[in-house]
Amino acid sequence: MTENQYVPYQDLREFITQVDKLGALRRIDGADPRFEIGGITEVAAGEPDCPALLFDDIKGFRRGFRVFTNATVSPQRAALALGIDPGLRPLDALKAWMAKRQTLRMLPPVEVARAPFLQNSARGDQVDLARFPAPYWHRQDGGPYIGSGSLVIMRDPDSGWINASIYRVQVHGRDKVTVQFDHAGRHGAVIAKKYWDAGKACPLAVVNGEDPALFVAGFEYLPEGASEYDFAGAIKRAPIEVLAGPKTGLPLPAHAEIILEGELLPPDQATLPEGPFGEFTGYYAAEKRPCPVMAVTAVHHRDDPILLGSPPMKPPRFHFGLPFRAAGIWSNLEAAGVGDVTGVWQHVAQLMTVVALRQRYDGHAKRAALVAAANSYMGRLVVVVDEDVDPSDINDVMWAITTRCEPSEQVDVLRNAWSSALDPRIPAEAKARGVTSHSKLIIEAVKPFAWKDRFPPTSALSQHDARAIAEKWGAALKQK
Ligand SMILES: Cc1cc2nc3c(=O)[nH]c(=O)nc-3n(C[C@H](O)[C@H](O)[C@H](O)COP(=O)(O)O)c2cc1C
Ligand SMILES: [Mn+2]
Repeated sequence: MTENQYVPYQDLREFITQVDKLGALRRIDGADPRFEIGGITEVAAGEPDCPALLFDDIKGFRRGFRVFTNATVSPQRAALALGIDPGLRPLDALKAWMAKRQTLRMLPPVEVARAPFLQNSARGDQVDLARFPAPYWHRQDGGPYIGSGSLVIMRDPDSGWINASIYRVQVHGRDKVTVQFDHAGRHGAVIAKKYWDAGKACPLAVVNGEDPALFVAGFEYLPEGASEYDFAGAIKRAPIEVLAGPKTGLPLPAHAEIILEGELLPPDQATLPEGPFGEFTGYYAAEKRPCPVMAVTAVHHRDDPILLGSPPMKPPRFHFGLPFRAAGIWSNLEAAGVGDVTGVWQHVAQLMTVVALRQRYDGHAKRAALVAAANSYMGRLVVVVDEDVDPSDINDVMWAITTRCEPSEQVDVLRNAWSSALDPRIPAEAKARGVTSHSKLIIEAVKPFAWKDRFPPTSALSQHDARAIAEKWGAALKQK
């Protein structure tokens, strides 16, 4: 398969079939949604082959009401979701995505007449979210979350722009959930505020069990006015099929599994204490907080619906096995004219960024580090390595740090840089004053430019030789 080929799935079900064909699907019956589904998901995500999991016969729920987790946690399945050859080595797959992303042509959705999500509908008093196996993902979570990888759909009242991104959704009762915006700049928060300022509730839909291309799109930073639907269509090179929701009129993905329609109430009418919820840093950074409430007025679902679960987990586990934000930084470096970059990667669930480059001039490495540091959300550690080091291999990176970096000459600390209220190391008192910045450590783990050609030569195999050996002798090495 080439990266130009059509994405080989229509919806989540076909994606699961593809995952099964790759031998990466495990079916698990009888797990408890209270901490067991979350626990099994976290253990599996830490294994080298990191399988995807399809839970059925969930304790206390109807057989057929399923939960799918670790969908895109491996590099191979993250590539599959993007329509990129899952056989590529991870750094090559990320490079292919960086290139594809730069040339994507936004493709608006198309309306269709029929939608599988209307196979089952409940309205008004009939709505009962307790029918769906929303897991308690981590031990100290404040409640069950139906939305851990769900899209929230809203329409801008002025322009008609449809925003569709991922915000977590906690269940509080048979027809009540909360939707959590990290900060007021989230597009969902911006749109909701317009309705609230006009004294109205904000119509919205929560889409669970969406197409993986929508899951990827829901995580992208798109500008205001751009729709994640169009971006997902661009990834697939085929428009997302939508049908107007019977209650809200919002365009809803026809092939999604479970959809809630309703209204997000103005916070001066209602809020509910939300969280805490385990974060992707591996901590609970915030206590219970008041959060906007969605009154659910209709629920639709396919027969035997599948909830796409994507709980945050302790690093290195992350929702996406290819570091998509590193592809963004790679593009930023190219756009800034920093040439000869041979790779960009992020480790520790995006908290560490590594740039590999072929040094051309003195200061080249620092220039790359500064661009990368500027765009490393919450990342305290930025490392630059030479082109013979694989930035996606943490052992290779540590080898470069310990043999090429003289700390008294090649590290810098940048202060007051981009982090978040989720940063566990910012003291609570500082957060209370509005501090959400931290400092970043830059490590130039490169041969010093002035004498790089006299640096002791490496004795290890080159990446090229190592690959050739693996191809020729790999089978012999695997024999028992
Ligand atoms: C699995 C997952 C869960 C997320 N949960 C939240 C969340 O609860 N709140 C939030 O504001 N952002 C969350 N995000 C990040 C946003 O989806 C992401 O930053 C997105 O670009 C925001 O879209 P927007 O620009 O349309 O607001 C999550 C991302 C992923 C992948
Ligand atoms: Mn958006």
